[in-house]
Amino acid sequence: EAMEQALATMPKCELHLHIEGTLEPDLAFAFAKRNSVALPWASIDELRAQYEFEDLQSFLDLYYALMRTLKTKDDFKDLMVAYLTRANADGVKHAEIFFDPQVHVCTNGLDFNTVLDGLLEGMAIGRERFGITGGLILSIVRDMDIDSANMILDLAQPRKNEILGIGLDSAEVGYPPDRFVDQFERARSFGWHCVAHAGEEGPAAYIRDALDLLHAERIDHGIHIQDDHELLERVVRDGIPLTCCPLSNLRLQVVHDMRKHPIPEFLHEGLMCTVNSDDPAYFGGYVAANYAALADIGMSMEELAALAGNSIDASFASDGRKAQLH
Ligand code: ES4
Ligand code: ZN
Repeated sequence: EAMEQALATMPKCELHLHIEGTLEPDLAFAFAKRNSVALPWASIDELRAQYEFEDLQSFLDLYYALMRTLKTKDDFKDLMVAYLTRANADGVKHAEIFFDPQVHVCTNGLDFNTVLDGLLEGMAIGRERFGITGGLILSIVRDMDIDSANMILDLAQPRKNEILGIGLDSAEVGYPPDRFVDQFERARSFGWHCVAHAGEEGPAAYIRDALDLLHAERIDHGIHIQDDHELLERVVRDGIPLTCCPLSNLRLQVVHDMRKHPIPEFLHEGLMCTVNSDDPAYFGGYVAANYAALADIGMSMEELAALAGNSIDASFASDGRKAQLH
């Protein structure tokens, strides 16, 4: 109890959060109703029975299915405000948030500016209401065709100053970083930060390629760095942050037992490791619950505070803002 309270009040940044992954079943049903979108589940409880995942793909199938309920600017604004309200309760002061515009625009037929306007409006409300700072990271959906990625960058270019960075997500194995060199180079020319999911289900070699070929400044997940000690030493030396997501890893069976999660080891080896919630509506908890899961496997308050401190240092916030958060 006291521990939970302490974990929720520790100032922290959320650096690995997919806004579409905060779409709770009840909110999805509400959006489906107001937008007249037919869902294959008769009730919220029937939907709730779909959340036992075998791997990344089985999760992605549900995640993309529920994204079809998002239609209007207000949907994106409401989704963002709902997330930031929960984040505020968990002590999040700054959030760098992924969105997947290829799916909204190329698959679901929405207007790019509608999506961006709604998300930015939601973030402005979160800043006024809770003082949460941050930005949006446009994530490339790696298993969609490259033309759709290029089209989204064309649409984003006129609004490049309203977006913080580029990311790379979705099905990893078979979609290595080397396919996205041109898109990341273009993002750098926009002045964007670069991050990439790597080493979640994919091998350590994808982490190395994300660093060498995409110039990723942070690695999202990166858990399979445990298989390559030389790479681990390099990432420690260069201070490259990893955005780890313990509940996600457990629910997607990337790790089979929380007691086997490498975060404690990573921290002791000097990795700049952070704790994040990934897709909290799907994985059973927001960011404080991810810290609590680590407390449950025996991490100390000092270690958990070090992880929260890392989240501040690993963020793209200004030095002044970082000093404020420490
Ligand atoms: C994701 Cl957990 C995870 N991995 C890769 N891509 C994603 N998109 C949303 N959640
Ligand atoms: Zn993710």
